[in-house]
Amino acid sequence: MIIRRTPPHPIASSEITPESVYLNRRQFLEEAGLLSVVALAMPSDLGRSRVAQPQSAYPTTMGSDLRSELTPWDDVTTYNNFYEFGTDKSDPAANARTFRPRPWSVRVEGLVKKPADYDLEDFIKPYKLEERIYRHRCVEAWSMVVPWLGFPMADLIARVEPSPSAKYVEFITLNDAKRMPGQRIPVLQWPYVEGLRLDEARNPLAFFAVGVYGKMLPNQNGAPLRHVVPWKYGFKGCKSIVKIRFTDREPRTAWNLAAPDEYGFYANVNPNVDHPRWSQAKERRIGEFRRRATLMFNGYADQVASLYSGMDLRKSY
Ligand SMILES: Nc1nc2c(c(=O)[nH]1)N[C@H]1C(S)=C(S)[C@@H](COP(=O)(O)O)O[C@H]1N2
Ligand SMILES: [Mo]
Repeated sequence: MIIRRTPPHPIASSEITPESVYLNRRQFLEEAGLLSVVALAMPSDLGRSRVAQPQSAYPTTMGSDLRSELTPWDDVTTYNNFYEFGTDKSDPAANARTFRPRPWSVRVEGLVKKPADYDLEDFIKPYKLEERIYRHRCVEAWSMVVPWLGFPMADLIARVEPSPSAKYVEFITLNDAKRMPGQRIPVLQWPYVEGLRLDEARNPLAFFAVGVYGKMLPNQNGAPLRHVVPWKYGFKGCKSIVKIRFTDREPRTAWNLAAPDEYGFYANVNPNVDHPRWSQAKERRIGEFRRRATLMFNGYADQVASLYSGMDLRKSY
């Protein structure tokens, strides 16, 4: 595993004023059509954890015990996996620069009482954005701590009312090689697909993200909408989602289709089950040299272990 040196921030921290942070947030809320639902709070220093300990400018912060460990913005937005824009970690930031994530629509379909095509702003509008600071663990044994902005997946599920026969939810990325040049190369089957059991998707930890560090999601992080499942490996979080489908069958998933012996449906972070080609016992935080012990369910066992009681996690990996 190659360790990057953290590049210097493009703006000296001395130039970052509360006002500029306030404007960023205001721009985010305006662009996301959210000024109506989120009261403007005190400006905060969301992007500069090393400079000050910020108060959240959002109605709720989850996982704030991790605030002192935040991975810098530059790393979160330049060390990415997004094969639609290339397979190197630096490719998405370079190749997604001209991608336009708006206008955008999201289709909800399948075994659901209220299927709909939503314009992105309508999809987001009912929700209060929360800051959600979680560990982000890639199966490649690197990790970050990311301050996402998002809303619980359970809220969307309640809104669209899955039928009683629905047992799973599937997430599908945009399929358009003109806009996502990496899709010209068959490194994965396109579009990228992911899935969760419905009870996993309803767990309060599972969420949709529309921003990071108080700003709209950068293209390389899955603009304009991706989901995040903090207790699973990063590949379970599908970027640039255009479809959400409720089904009664376990969905196929992009990495399982590509390498079924290496990637299962569940993909729970598990230090005791090695990837066939490397260990999952440790991880390296981007920006650090030492390796940390990987925690069962990425440290969220209290909240999610019960979802898997009675399952053999060596078989259901
Ligand atoms: N559509 C799509 N979603 C994707 C990927 C991808 O290649 N395409 N990569 C996954 C992997 S392997 C990881 S680790 C995370 C990385 O998210 P980040 O770049 O925001 O850290 O996105 C996941 N979602
Ligand atoms: Mo990953």
